[in-house]
Amino acid sequence: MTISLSRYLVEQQRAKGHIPPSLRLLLEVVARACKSISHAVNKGELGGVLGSAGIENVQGEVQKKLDIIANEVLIEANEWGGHLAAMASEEMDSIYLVPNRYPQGEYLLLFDPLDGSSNIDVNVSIGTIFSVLKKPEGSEGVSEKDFLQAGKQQVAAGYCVYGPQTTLVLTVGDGVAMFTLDREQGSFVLTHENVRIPEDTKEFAINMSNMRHWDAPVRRYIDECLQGKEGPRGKDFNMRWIASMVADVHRILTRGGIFMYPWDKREPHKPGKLRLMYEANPMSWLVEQAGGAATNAKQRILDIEPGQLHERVSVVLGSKNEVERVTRYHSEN
Ligand code: AHM
Ligand code: MG
Repeated sequence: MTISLSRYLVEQQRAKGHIPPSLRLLLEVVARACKSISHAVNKGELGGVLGSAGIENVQGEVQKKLDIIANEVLIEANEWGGHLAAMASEEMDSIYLVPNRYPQGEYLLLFDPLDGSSNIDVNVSIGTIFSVLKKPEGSEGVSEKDFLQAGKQQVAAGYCVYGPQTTLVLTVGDGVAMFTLDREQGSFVLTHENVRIPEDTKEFAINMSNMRHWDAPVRRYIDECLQGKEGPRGKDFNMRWIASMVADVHRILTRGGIFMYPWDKREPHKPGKLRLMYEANPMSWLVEQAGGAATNAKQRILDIEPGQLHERVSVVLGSKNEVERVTRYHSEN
């Protein structure tokens, strides 16, 4: 029997009582937006969507046309449904309030509209990452402060990877489910449930070109992996680095592995490259829900109390025993 995303969500609402109707609507709308982004990505050159937009975002990164298109698709799809109070995006300086002409809901939606920007023009997998929080009770209106909640407060999180297939991966706190886009039907179909990450792995993902900038514990861990069978780990490791977090995390959810984007000495005042609220939190919750672990090399990412919306963080996630090892190397240091 084929189970569509809609049916899965209805079951989460009705039988399992995990999500209220308004959150179900929100997730349906996010999925619809992802479908539309997937079509734009697919057209590529033919749709005139490739290349740089020539402007910088709040992070000082040059935006690609598709970064902006994906951001607009997500806002337009979500602003009128009545399920949201506000949105925040990696591509926008400040939060986006739902316009007064629409009803206000109780949820806050955060997203990285198009993750893996450097891969857009070269036809390599990219994706959309999203995180849903509840607006704190009792607060009048909405402010940036309402968004500053630890990742463990998320009520839903996921991503959609635009690769050889378009796959939506979701958690509402009841494990991780994967849905593949059936283009003929125009709907997402459940293709994996109860996704599990093996506790051990022989595969690591890190940008090795930054090696000389790493801290000693990260060097130690990678050094030991590189020594393979002859080294202290007693086994050979394989390396993958796609430079799209969505694609690297998707591989880890599918067959295990460890992903690291650690703090390094290039910009020592920044805790890391990746963003806590749009990238690390949703991915960490997915990984934990699949039996993996996620830390900033010191503490659990989902426990971090954010100080600002665009905060960056060091990320170590994936197969549990490897993440624990890297975190231990840091505490021993
Ligand atoms: P983006 O959101 O601007 O695309 O940046 C995030 C991406 C991640 O998807 C990926 O893991 C990392 O940046 C790659 O960085 P680098 O090019 O330094 O290897
Ligand atoms: Mg990103």
